[in-house]
Amino acid sequence: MSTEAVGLGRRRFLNTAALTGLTLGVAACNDKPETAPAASGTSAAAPAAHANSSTHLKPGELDTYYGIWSGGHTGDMRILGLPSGREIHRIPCFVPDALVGWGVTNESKAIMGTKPDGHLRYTVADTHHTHASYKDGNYDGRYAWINDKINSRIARVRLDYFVCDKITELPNVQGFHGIFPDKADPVDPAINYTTRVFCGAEFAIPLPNNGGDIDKPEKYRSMFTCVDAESMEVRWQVLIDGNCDLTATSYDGKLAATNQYNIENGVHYEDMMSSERDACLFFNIARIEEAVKAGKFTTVGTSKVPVVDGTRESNKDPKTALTAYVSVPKNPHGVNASPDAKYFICAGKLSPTATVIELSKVLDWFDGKLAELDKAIVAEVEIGLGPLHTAFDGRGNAYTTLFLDSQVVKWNVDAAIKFHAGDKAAKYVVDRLDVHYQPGHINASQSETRAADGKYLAVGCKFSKDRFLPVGPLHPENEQLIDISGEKMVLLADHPVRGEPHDFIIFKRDLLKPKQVYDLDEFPLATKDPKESGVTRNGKKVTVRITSQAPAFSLREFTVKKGDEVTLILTNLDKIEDLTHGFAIPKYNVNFIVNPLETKSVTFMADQPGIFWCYCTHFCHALHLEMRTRMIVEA
Ligand code: RUQ
Ligand code: CUA
Ligand code: CA
Repeated sequence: MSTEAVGLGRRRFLNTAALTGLTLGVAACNDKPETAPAASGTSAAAPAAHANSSTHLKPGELDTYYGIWSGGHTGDMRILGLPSGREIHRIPCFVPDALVGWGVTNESKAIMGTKPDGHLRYTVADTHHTHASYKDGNYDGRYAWINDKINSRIARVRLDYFVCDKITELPNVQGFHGIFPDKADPVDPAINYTTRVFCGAEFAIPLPNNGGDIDKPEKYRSMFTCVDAESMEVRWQVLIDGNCDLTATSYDGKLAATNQYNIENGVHYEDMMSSERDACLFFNIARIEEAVKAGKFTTVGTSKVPVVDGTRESNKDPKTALTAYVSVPKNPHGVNASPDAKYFICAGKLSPTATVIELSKVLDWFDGKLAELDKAIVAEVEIGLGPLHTAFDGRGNAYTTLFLDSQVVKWNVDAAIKFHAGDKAAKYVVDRLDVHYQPGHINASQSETRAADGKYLAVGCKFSKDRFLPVGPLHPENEQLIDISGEKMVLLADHPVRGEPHDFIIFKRDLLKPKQVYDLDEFPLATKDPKESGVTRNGKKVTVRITSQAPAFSLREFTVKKGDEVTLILTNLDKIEDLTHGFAIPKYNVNFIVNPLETKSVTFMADQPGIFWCYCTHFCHALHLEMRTRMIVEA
């Protein structure tokens, strides 16, 4: 069979399943496809003589990159080592976690949010995107943020301890999807690090959403939100036309953008696909913050957050506009900033194109120096079917996932710009590689920084089909690792992952300096000396202070009475790295761990009399099984 026939057969196979219908919406493209020889075939998947061709580490060898992966429905963040692809850690954020006791301890419940009765407000989440804080255009190892699309929450993870320390629920939005920290302040050049995080809301709702305007979808609106990176409070929101999806920020801090697939403001998907072009919506951050300062805002419902007007009608004059709607082809997905700081690239999704927007030209438009905003588009070129997300190698090449073609396409941005400008000899497609199957997110090592190093590319394939041992109807997803150090992409490895990670970032390991033992002073409730252990009573409220030092808890037993509200505070006084203890109370639904020098607390009603062996759940010592204390609940 010829290569062409194989390719055709493969495309037919792919298009029979999940893709039926979607292809109907695929639009034509402005530019004719180029015919570079590389474009017609695909790279061989067999490993070649490449610099990075082995992902296998010898026992005891460490990875050279960290990967931060979003967990998807599991509502957590996952830490991987690359190139091995080994999962090293999971950080619970939005959803309870049985190992850590996230959602069980008082401290985690306070971060997650509770109802007045003390129960968790939410126990489901859907994380998609994770990004880390910047300094000088590279990650600075302070924080990472992650979104929860279901309940429109943003969580922050401290990258010194790899723990979630704050969660904020965004007001008056639904379907919070894209998230991106800024990389600098738009006005103050001394602030060359992240101070804001931008959040795009995908679904339009009545504002306020309190039962009114239900039957008037034309009144449903979406907003773009700015959260303070330190306080995690919502700074401001922008009312927009259409919706938000993914988010990108410029290196100079002046611009943020979101791609819009629903400029139609459709309620049904046919309506959302009715226009041939949608938009990449730019926000002028300095002007928005001036408007807020000048009091030019409203508020919505019970929220006190300032809302400025970013609608098309109110932002026609470039000299005063807060927003700029650059038109891009049909239902774009993804917007990504190139590491040379010059461009944002939108992938077409229902159009086989990538659109390259030059940021200096968008700024020119805001300055009144560019007559037509769409002249900021410097390329709109055909790259393949179902383009979704784009990564970069720092050598001028972009790598875009093609969901429908089930490929990654490597293309050269400068060549695409030349081709768009009329040089039809410019061969912008450099290589294509089949992936398995239907890729969504993609990211390269250091891709979204000025230090993009063009070594590894990870691809989040939404379907794994036949790539792993069958485990029943639910298939894992397939995270594939690709070597991009050479001209041709080389597929290195398949990794099954639990559904579904969506997005991730990959960066050099020396950018993080995690601490492996806590500091007692981080915890106001810490019991610093085992002698301070004991039971204190205040009416029906009882406090039990315990410390752990392998292989014993400081109290061999403690007594409370039926009907007491018990708060148990456990401090792990072991300060040796990797010496974690657990604490489980049978029949009381309590289990959590305390890491070295960590303190945690739980509060529960002592409603069942009897004796309850509280035991250590984390293997800590030869006498781990003996590490227990007796809770006596008197009838
Ligand atoms: S989206 S597959 Cu939730 Cu990140 Cu593009
Ligand atoms: Cu302490 Cu096991
Ligand atoms: Ca649309």
